[in-house]
Amino acid sequence: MVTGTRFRRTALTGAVLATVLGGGALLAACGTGGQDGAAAGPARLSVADSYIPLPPAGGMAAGYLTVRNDGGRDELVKVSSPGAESVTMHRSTPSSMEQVASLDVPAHGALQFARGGTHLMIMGWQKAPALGDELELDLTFAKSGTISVKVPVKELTYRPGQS
Ligand SMILES: [Cu+2]
Repeated sequence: MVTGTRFRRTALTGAVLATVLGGGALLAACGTGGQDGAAAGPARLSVADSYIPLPPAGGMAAGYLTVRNDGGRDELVKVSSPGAESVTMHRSTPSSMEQVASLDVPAHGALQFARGGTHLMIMGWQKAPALGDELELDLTFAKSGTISVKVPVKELTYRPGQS
C-alpha cells in the first residue's frame, strides 16, 4: 500500500517534469531558430475576407478584413481611401471603442478585423455606398509599404464565409 502510493507519486512527478522539460525545449526552439529570426525577416502580406457592411444612407461605415502574414512582423500604420474623407482604425472595448494609431501584424500570423473587435471606421463617402459597390482602401504598413484593396459593400448582416 505505502509502496504503491509512493510509486504513483514518483510516476506523476516524472510525467510533470517531462511536460515542463518538453515545453521548455519547445519554447527555446521557437526563441532561437523560429520566432526571432522570422520576426526580423521581411513581412509577406496578403489581404483576405474584406467587406464593408452597408451603412445607413451615406453614414459612417465599419470595415473588416484580415491581413495574413507569411513572413516577419509588420505594423499597419495608416489606412486611407480615395473614395472617403476619413478612415480610422478602432478597437472595441466592452463598453465603447477607441481609435488606435497602429496595429500589430504578427510574424507568421494575421491581423484580424472582426465585428466586436478591431475595425475600420469609414466616414465622408464621396458617393453614397450601395450594395455591390467597391471601395478602395490603401493600407500602409511600416515595413511593407502600401497595399491597395477593393473592398465590397455587403448586406448589413453579412459575415465572411456566407454567400
Ligand atoms: Cu469604431
